[in-house]
Amino acid sequence: RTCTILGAPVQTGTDQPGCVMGPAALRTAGLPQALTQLGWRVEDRGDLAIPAQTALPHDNPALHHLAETRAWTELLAARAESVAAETDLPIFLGGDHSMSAGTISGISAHAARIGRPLFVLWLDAHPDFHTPDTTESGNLHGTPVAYVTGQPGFDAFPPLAHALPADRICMMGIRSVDPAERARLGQAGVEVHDMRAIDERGVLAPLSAFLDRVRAADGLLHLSFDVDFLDPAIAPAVGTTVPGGATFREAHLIMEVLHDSGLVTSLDLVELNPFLDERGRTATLLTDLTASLFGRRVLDRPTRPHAQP
Ligand code: DIR
Ligand code: MN
Ligand code: MN
Repeated sequence: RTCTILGAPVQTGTDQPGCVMGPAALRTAGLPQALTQLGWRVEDRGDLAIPAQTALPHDNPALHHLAETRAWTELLAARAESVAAETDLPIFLGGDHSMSAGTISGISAHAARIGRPLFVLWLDAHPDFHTPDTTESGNLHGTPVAYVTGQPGFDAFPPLAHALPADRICMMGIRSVDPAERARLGQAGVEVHDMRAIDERGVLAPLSAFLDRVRAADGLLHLSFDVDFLDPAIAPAVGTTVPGGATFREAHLIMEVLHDSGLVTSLDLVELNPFLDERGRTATLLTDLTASLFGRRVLDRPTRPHAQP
């Protein structure tokens, strides 16, 4: 099995610099080597880059770097669509979360071409369901889910050929939702498991139910992993920490169960800001979590209740 790594040093979707260093920090933490040791053939294609842009005007005065984010979306959509056809599991190393507008729309196009439905597991403190009109921060990393599901308000973005139905997205870890996102998120029909739901039910029940849906539909599954899904006590290197996030074991369990399911077909690792890290601990944790997703385990398990039949 081959996984292909594409670096996307995007930081124009946020107002805090540092995500540009994300791909380098994940390579420094040994992510490619960890996957090689697990028996994967790893192909690292290095980092993508966009040319200099001229500013695009917009009615929302808070908005910044619209032209750069539009260009990243276009580039990543094209690359994600083509790499998905060439490898078993592409990994997009971010970069801030605005990059998922490109990766998911590109994977959507690939899924449409091969005639399989795409599902997305969104692990994040935030639903990222703003539009360029509603964002108060002006940070476009708060908008990719609205873009990929085809919400109105993205005229300045590349036209979306294949919108992802909102009910094929499962969000976990949500604990910071802005007023403009809240109403529209409910209307759109996204499956949202906020931290209260996880406190009450744990991560396993909602995850297993979602994976059953993906398997029954013979779907592709894209995992979009925002560092701020994790509790800031274990993952400080992110610009928008929110207290009360997923624990070390909740996060590893999700990755282990995802591995056993065999369903994940693409991955974003986003929002790592190595400038805010403590001796690389967040980059190392992300690498270890990815290793769990790719099959690292403490013991061979006699039974694999979540495995494909
Ligand atoms: C906030 C933060 N909702 C915004 N979003 C983040 O700026 O729109 N998403 N950090 O992951
Ligand atoms: Mn996010
Ligand atoms: Mn977030």
